[in-house]
Amino acid sequence: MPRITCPVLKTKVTTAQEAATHIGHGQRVGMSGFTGAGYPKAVPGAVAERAKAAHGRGEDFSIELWTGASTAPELDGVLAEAGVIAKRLPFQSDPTLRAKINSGATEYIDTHLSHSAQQAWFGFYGNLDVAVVEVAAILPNGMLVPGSSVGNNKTWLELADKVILEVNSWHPRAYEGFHDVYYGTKRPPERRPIQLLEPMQRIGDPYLRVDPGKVVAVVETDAPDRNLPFKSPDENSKAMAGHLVDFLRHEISHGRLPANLFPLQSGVGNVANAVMAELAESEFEHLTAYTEVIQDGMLDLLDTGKLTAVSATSFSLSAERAASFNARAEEYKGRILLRTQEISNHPEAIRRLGVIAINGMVEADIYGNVNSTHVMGSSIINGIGGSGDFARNAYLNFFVSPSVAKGGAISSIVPFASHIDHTEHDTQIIVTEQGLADLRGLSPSVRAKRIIAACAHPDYRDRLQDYYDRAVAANPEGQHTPHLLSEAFRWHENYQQHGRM
Ligand code: 0RQ
Repeated sequence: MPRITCPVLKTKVTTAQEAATHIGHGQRVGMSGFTGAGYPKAVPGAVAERAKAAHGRGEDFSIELWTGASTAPELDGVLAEAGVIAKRLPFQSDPTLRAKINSGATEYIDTHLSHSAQQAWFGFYGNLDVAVVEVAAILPNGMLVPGSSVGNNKTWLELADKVILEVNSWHPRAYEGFHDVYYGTKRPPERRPIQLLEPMQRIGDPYLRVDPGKVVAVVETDAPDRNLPFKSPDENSKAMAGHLVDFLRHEISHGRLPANLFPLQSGVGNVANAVMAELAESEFEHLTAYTEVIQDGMLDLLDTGKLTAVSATSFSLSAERAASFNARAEEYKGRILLRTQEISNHPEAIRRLGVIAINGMVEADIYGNVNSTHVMGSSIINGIGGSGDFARNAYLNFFVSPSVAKGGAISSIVPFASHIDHTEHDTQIIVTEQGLADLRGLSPSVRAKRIIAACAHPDYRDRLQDYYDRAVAANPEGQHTPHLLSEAFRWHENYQQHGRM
């Protein structure tokens, strides 16, 4: 079945190299892509080649790059390697790009994922010159069938002066009907309530719209998404998932959750994936999900029938799982809905639906401040992604991590978090393989005792308690959140100087 059936847009079909000539030095470019899904596969490489040629001639060539979230080697990787990305937002996870950011060569603006589209609309980032968006098909009327992610595509297509489309036939043609693109967003003061009352409610269109007059090139591709493998759940992740599932049972028995829970959100990474695998083994049934990413574990839950349906903005699957999904896409229709990221992560929807948010973390401090993004306070790993959108607005939020990293040299529970993404005011429940600390309704001092006792690794527990006790003794006028300021980051310094906290 031909993928491009619009007579007008068919005339724009060209090569990636020709399309890339529409992207010039100093421009702002919005590309599709979210957690390694639905990103353009051909044009970014051609832009990198153009830039390398320009650099070879001694000319400047760099762009500001906006996406939905993280992409892949064919996008962030090639452009970072060619030294093209002067500025990047929002979430990223590419090793080459990460190194450029941490070396200071690339500016990185780590916005909440629900904020990126609206802040572009507000004009906070400047004019968007070009959009490069991957889709699964172009219909006769010029409407676009999105692929494995929606992300910020609606906004980039609307805001950009010029549009380049990549039509990727690797995506199942059956994607038509999997998406819900909300066209009701406005700038204040014209904003209206978002009438999303159930996770699977449709409030938009199945298609993306584009002004054909802005489309300067259409490029055909047939290439898979990034599709990275997940680590199979180890003893630690099984233990964390076990604590979390027991806690959900406890909440049901106390009447604070219904038997089928509230809609689940599960973050990126191995641990979040393992928690979904554990839920698949549990007695819970008729679950729903209002999340941003569908990883393997979430599809497994759908396959067992325990999960009725899932609303998200993107897939992020292993290669095997992507292949099996593509082969059987029709069977999932009606049970998966992909939305724009401003709706999948919208505070209003998350709060109304009572989402249960489960996200990974790098470290938490004894009072519950959570670092999701930085190693030793300075080096970015990925970014805050949607964790802040969900954690602050969820009915329940969990932050999960093994109690130690790097073979035990690093404690994930520290006196003071070296970077704070989620403040103690937001954090509700911390889970490590050691146990679970329920911090709801507790003062900082009670939280500290609970986190140290329940979550810290035995190798670090006594030293954390000792830090806390000495902080209490040293601050007779500061008993609310006592700290030893000259010592608060000593554990991190120890790691940097001696290789162990
Ligand atoms: O590094 O592989 O080099 O050893 O961090 O750690 O334990 O495999 O955990 O894959 O679940 O990722 C927070 C990064 C966790 C992720 C984070 C090192 C550790 C390892 C990964 P190595 P694990 P996960 C919605 C939600 C922010 C975005 C988010 C994340 C690597 O969950 O990016 O939540 N979250 N989005 O060794 C130094 C510590 C460490 C440490 C772990 N304390 N110090 N290194 N590591 N703890 C979805 C989206 O937003 C798209």
